[in-house]
Amino acid sequence: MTFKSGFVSIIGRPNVGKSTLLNHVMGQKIAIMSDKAQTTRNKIQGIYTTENEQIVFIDTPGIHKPHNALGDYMVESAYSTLREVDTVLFMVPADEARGKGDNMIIERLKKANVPVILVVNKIDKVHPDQLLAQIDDFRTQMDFKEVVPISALEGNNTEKLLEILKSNLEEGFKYFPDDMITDHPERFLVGEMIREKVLILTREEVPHSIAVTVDSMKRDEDTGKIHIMATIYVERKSQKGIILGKGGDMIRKVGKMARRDIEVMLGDKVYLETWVKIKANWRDKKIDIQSMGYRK
Ligand code: GDP
Ligand code: K
Ligand code: MG
Repeated sequence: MTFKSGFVSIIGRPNVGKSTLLNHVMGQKIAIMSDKAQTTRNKIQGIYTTENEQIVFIDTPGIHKPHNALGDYMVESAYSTLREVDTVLFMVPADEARGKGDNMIIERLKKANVPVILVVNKIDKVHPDQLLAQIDDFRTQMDFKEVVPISALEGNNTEKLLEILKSNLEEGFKYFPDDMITDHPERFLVGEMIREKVLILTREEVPHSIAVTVDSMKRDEDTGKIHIMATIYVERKSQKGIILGKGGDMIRKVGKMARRDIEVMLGDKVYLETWVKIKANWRDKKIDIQSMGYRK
């Protein structure tokens, strides 16, 4: 049997469920998820391999109107996938009407020379009539190769989506080895898991203002644990106070929750040490966002 492969990117506004779909398809957490916009800041590949096929999914940052260097980087990295893939999954939520953000994306998709599948997510939140109306409305805007309603959270119809993608694959290379599930190194995933806990536990401007760097990761000969040192960067002193919490409550909670996820991922015991530092307005300067790891 011939081997088939292809690249598929997942594009859409923030919070529509792109990362949730990636993780569901992969059966494990590769991309962090939260109810905060701009949770995903980099392109993240999920490499799905079976005996006869390989699909490389690319999860992307939500497309929004950027207002700093980090925003420019995120939106550009999402759009850049349009030139790199065989199929685009354009994800929209079933429970929110089409808006300016969607229209802006549709304009870009029309110019890109790539087949687009409309994925209407969060069907668990709406009545079937509302779903049909949503599909009809989007269909007036563009020709989609397919339209697939799903719930990424509950896994409804995601098998069907996968089947459609598989049936569209063409003969091709196995780009990545069988055991490789993502393009990012463990260090990156460790930082993301720490960032995810801060996103889940804090509100307002704090989630957008933080970055996490993993400064060292090595096995401690005495305890046998993996000793990880990480820094959480914030933009202001008040934010540092929030991340630390009363008597260090918050940072302890973040560390405890992150450690559990990291241990599952690494399959090893972990000792996690986190520091909080202030770097004023780091999101505004290209050189600063690069130092936080946001580079092409
Ligand atoms: P992204 O910004 O597009 O990557 O979205 P996320 O994957 O981070 O998800 C954003 C929020 O939507 C999270 O709170 C998810 O739990 C939620 N979500 C994602 N998919 C579904 C779904 O199918 N149904 C419901 N009810 N919620 C979902
Ligand atoms: K999100
Ligand atoms: Mg995401």
